[in-house]
Amino acid sequence: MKKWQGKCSVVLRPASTKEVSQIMKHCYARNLAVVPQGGNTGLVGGSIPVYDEIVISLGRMNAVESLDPVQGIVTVQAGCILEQLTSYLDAYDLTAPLDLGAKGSCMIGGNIATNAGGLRYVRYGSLRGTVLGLEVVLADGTVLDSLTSLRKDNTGYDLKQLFIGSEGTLGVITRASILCPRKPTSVQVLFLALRTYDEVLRAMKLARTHLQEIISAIEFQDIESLNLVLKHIPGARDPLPERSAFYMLIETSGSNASHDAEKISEFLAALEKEDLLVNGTLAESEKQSQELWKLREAISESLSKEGYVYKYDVSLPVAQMYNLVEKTRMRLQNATAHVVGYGHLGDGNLHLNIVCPKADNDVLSLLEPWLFEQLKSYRGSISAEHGLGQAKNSFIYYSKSPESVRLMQQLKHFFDPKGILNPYKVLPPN
Ligand code: S2G
Ligand code: ZN
Repeated sequence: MKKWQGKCSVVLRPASTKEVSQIMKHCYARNLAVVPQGGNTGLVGGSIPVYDEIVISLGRMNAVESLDPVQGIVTVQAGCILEQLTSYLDAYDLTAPLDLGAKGSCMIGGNIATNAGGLRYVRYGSLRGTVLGLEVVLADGTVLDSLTSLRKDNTGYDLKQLFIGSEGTLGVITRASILCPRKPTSVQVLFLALRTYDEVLRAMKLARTHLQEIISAIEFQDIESLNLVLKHIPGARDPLPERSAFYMLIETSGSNASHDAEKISEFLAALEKEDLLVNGTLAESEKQSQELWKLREAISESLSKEGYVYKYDVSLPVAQMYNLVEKTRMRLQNATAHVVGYGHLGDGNLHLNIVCPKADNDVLSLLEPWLFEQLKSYRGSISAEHGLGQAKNSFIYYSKSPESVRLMQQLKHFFDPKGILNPYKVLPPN
């Protein structure tokens, strides 16, 4: 993101939970602050020291430890790269319950610590449901073994939920047990062009009617974001003969190709009947599927190549999502800025990104806190999936009540009384 830089002088690379525990015991005794770090692919500075905190890199703890092939439950160390976990599971006709553009470098421990959402959330839901157990090293080095592999366990408080999405501020996640879905045998990718955002919403409604249980992704992007991908990503090409204001990528993942093809043709007929089949393409090969996905997944990278990015990963009512993009574009009409809107339509998660030639304080002061106030008016979230880190923690009150934040601070003090776990992140400065 070219936004944050720490001044740490020590990076520790433990090879085991025992070593993480010894490190935390040592740091706790000496009040030394630490930053747990996985793939360092976060977007809110959550894994980057603010001052000279010691980095604990989990990268060496990257083993897939065991798999129950009957239930599809894998036990994995925190430093395992998501793409490596996915390819391990592939051999057992299983897949990971999440997929992210950063899959080649993000690590499962960091995905869990940030409760990452990603591209398949609409199908597999949150990690809060698919993570069955965690092993966590607490601030004083205590190893919390909550590494059960049970679908159901109603014996007391579900402690693992506190660490999912805690961004390394309550403990260091060292291992996880995860429920992995069967690998779909029939995957179809549709790339549709639509003329208005209202048409996008109508197309999503028809997709939900005709494709229902086989939907595995409902993504959208505007022409502005597609143009940046075509400009910056070598080999990226527009699969359709002419441009359109909006695009949707709809993916289905099923177990029977002929059944899925039938559902898709009914969906396309329904689109045509409502004059929504402006243009589109259905991938006819794995290669073409990947090319279509690239048009969506590479937006982030192309934004960074275009310039300095102000990123807003927000949740708000789906019907209002693009209205917020247009209001932002209007507000910045005299600034030198590209305003793009894309995201996980199926989850009501908009990625509103503003890119300028370089950091621009005039643009920032037009955006913040105005944008957060807009979200508060929708009772939306100022951070849908990327977390708060050090980028958004000061704005938490736009999405959480003072009572909620106070309880979080009490919880933080209980788990980390010396404030050594990823300080200055998630919670607002006192
Ligand atoms: C996405 C990736 C990060 C970004 O593309 O879904 O979560 O740049 C994002 O917004
Ligand atoms: Zn996203």
